[in-house]
Amino acid sequence: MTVGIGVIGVGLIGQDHIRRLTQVLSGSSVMAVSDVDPARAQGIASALDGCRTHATGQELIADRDVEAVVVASWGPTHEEFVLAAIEAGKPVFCEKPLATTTEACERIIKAEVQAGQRMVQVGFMRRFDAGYRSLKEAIDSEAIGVPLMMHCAHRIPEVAPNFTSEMAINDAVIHEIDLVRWLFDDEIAGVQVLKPRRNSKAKNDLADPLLVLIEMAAGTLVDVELSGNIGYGYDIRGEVVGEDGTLALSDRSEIVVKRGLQYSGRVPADWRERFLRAYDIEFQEWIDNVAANEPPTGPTSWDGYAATAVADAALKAMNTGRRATITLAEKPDFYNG
Ligand code: NAD
Ligand code: ISE
Repeated sequence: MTVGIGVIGVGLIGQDHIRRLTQVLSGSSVMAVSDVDPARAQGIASALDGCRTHATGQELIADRDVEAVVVASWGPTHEEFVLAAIEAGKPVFCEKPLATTTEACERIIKAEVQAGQRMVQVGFMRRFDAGYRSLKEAIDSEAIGVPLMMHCAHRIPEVAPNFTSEMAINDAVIHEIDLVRWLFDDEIAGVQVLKPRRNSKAKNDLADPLLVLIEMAAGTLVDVELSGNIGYGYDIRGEVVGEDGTLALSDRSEIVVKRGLQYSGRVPADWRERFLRAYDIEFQEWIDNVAANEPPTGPTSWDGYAATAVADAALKAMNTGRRATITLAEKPDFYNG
């Protein structure tokens, strides 16, 4: 069976997902696209066989040839499209964040629970990355004993001029927030945000870099360096310190070149290069589940809610300079198992 897909938002990641859906993966066909920039949508649709454009995401969701929806528009627009897809009874893959406020995520959870079946998968693709999966397997098998700490770095060569300090948390660090909940199978209890000496390349009022301290409920402490203007490349690091040893993500360079008394390897240019395979695996699993009429097996609306609740607390912590406590709502049984 070929799943007819509609994509809302055809900017950077929307286009990259369309490329993988149409050229790399199997089992789907992009039937419709929509963007607030109609010329952009038209340009994308005209390059795809049988693909039409819609003026709004809601119209796209109503299209009979659209059996499943990909939401890749700006974060604050996600809620309305996810709710519309749930109402239409169509599976929806929503890029992170699920929504930009805790309240919006709660509304999505309420709608999904009322609909009576899981229909939403959130685009936390690091859970599909081979390196992080090996890290999780090693943690779960207690290869280094109980995990005590984790050091993470999320380094971006250069952010756009409209990137704000809030986005540093709810658009970027939200990946680590989701990652550590999944890696340690634990919720986050508290968060602090420190502002180191400012990078002189940071534009406007951007607080860059940031150091975010995450306390897991079991006491594991995670530090996340978020650098938005590091210059040299897109560098994602992670090292877990356990009672009996450490586990570290390796550098993803395919080869190391040794030449003229020097050695070197490639640093990825951006998230598309670094997580190329993770996005492919994430999407193939999602398509296969939709085709089989099975609920999604990736990150749920609950995961999206929990991550945004922590991000909201981190924003408070950043603005007050104090530790913020996280209290999650009770998890509906619907999301267990
Ligand atoms: P972008 O600005 O390049 O693209 C967003 C597109 O959405 C634009 O074309 C814009 O015109 C369109 N858009 C905005 N509002 C819309 C609306 N109401 N209806 C239809 N289209 C609308 O941004 P991007 O980098 O592609 O990011 C998009 C989303 O994907 C964000 O939520 C971002 O956090 C997420 N993202 C995730 C990853 C990841 O690693 N998982 C990487 C990049 C972006
Ligand atoms: C972007 O939206 C992503 O999701 C990337 O994975 C992340 O590294 C980057 O910081 C975000 O802006």
